[in-house]
Amino acid sequence: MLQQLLAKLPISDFKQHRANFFEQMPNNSIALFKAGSEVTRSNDTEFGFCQEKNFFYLTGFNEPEALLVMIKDEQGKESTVLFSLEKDELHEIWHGRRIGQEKAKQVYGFDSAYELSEVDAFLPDYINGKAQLFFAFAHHDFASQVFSWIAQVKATFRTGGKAPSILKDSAEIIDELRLIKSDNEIAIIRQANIISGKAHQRAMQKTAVGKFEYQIEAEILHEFARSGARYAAYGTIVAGGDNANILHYTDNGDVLNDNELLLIDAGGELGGYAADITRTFPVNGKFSEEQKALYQLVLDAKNLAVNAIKPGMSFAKLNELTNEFLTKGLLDLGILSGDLSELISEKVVKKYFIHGLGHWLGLDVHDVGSYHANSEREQHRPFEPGMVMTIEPGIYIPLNDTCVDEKWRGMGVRIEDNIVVTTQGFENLTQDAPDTIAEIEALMAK
Ligand SMILES: [Mn+2]
Repeated sequence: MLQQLLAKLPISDFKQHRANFFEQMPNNSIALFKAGSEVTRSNDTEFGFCQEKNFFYLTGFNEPEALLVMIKDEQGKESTVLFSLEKDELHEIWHGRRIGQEKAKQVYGFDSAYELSEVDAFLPDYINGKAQLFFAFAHHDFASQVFSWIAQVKATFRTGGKAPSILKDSAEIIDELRLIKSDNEIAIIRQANIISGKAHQRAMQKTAVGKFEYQIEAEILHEFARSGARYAAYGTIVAGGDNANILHYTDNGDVLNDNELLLIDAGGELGGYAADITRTFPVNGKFSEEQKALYQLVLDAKNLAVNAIKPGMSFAKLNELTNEFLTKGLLDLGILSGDLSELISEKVVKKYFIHGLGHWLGLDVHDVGSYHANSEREQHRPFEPGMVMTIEPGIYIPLNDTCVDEKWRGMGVRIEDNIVVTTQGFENLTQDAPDTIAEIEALMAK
């Protein structure tokens, strides 16, 4: 079954990711990647575990606390070592199964695997004599562990110990690798989009005046899980009325009122990869004239940006297109006033379109990879085939904005699709979340 096949990347893909990283390592170097840790929620209970995404990208291995070591010797011979939690019958009865070292080698294809308790005995020897060492500079807890191993090697200088003198941030390589998605990665994000689109449909059908935001959140999570995406990729946003004007609203605790819009930003995680979809629709199933006007403007802006995507395009150029389009639209609606070209050059639209047009999408919902942003915050990186991004224009008019006619206040509209750049242009992965006024009203009338 397609859905089953795509629920997780095959192990050969994770090996390929390691091969791609090895290719960028010089001879006589070593790279260290730490797995994620469990995070306490309260007292002795933990949040659901989420693997550190670079570690996951290189291994597919989903246990906490493990360490991946990648070694390229002086002749260029490559080897991998995994340190992971030891098999422990009593612990496993309480907390769940562990893969253990033998199976880790067999299933995940590491050259060697040892118990985590041995890591301090092995690491100084691995590091000793290497010219370069790669690790993630952003993870400062792990960095201090790395420096303690380096210090141990340096302490042996009289007997020939030599620590790496060149330290490199592994993120510089791995962020770029992660930015360009393989066909299999795209297939998983496509499937995550199908599941998430169905969840948005269900939300539209279950929404009614008087229900609470978190009840609609439950409908979304229900659809994610029953379709194979066990977890949401990020905190689901279900924001009725003026709550839509809080960008990262996740309280989801208010009642849904008649004549208000509902903004839902929700995506499922599949095989570690995220979908990130936003839809906005009327709580009572029928757009008012003002809601229709504002919604159609944002929808047209979204489609304008999406249809312009192709290799060589950039967020900076797309932003220019959509900013101009939205400025003209808001001027026509009387929400902005003044001279069009002046409003455009002064970027007045940013008062109502307060966030960026989009972001990279992948293992992280706000995925890694440089945007080539300049000091003006313009993102000039040319798009390349295999890049996956969101396009999500939005217009937000808070209830307390006295600059505009009362009829517009308290509306927040965002529409967000997930797009992959292809050699020909683009593929819109978000096919199953309705976005036209006619589609939405028809679905909600059922
Ligand atoms: Mn997004």
